[in-house]
Amino acid sequence: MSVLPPVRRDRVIAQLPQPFSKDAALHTKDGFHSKVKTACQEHRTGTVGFKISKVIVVGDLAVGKTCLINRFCKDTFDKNYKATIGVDFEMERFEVLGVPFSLQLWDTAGQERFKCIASTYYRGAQAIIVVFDVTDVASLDHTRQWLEDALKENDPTHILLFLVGTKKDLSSPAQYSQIEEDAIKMAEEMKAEYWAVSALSGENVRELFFRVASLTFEANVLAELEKSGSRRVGDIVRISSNSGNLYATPKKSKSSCCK
Ligand SMILES: Nc1nc2c(ncn2[C@@H]2O[C@H](COP(=O)(O)OP(=O)(O)OP(=O)(O)O)[C@@H](O)[C@H]2O)c(=O)[nH]1
Ligand SMILES: [Mg+2]
Repeated sequence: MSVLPPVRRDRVIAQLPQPFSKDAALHTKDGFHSKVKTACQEHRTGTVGFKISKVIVVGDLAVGKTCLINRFCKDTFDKNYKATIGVDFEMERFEVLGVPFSLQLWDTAGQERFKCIASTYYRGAQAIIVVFDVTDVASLDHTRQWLEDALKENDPTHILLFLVGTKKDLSSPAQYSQIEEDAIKMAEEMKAEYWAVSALSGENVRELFFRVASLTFEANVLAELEKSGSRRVGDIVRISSNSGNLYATPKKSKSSCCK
């Protein structure tokens, strides 16, 4: 028997959401992988399942990471800047193809002095959202370094990457299209999916997180199917996490910062 209340109606995903741009997408298929759809259909008549994925959000200070998460999770926006100290954490529950699925969203600090505390939480991520501010070209350049640092703690072959430009409301269409060209090139280089959003207006925020949830869910189920091989289908949606160490105690910092 489930002890959790039902998933909110506006967190139910029945169709694969489409990417922001087909030029910089993780994949451009119309629907979920057929094996995933079949496994989920069969699950409905089987055991109760629960899946969870860890997502880390990184990027320069004040690019809008916290506002992005707060817009999605709490539908709020704060125009005053309050730096994240170390990390913050939100859990967001979905239902994807009838299966309960949660995203652990780790909102990390962009300020240099908190970076090494935040980086101890990078391990075990299934998706990385690298954030920049569309009105600040330097923050786009810095995304390479953020990604490199986050990948050091993870297996780069099994991780989904999203490059997200925030504060779209602050740029004129002409300014925006200029940075978009560079951002799409950067996304291609990183093998990331590109999105542009505004936490102030809410533009594309829900669409982004639905896409993150759907693609991590799909990858999670496919990995379980591959692992389970001949195991019965009900097993693929048992309580599990790919990373296995979502609640692991953070590693001790190797660097001398944050002292
Ligand atoms: N106009 C506009 N302002 C935004 C948007 N997103 C964030 N901001 C503003 O940008 C500032 C920084 O936002 P935060 O979300 O705190 O930035 P952060 O990336 O979490 O910063 P750190 O925690 O220091 O790493 C705040 O003053 C926000 O109000 C947006 O979409 N549009
Ligand atoms: Mg923050």
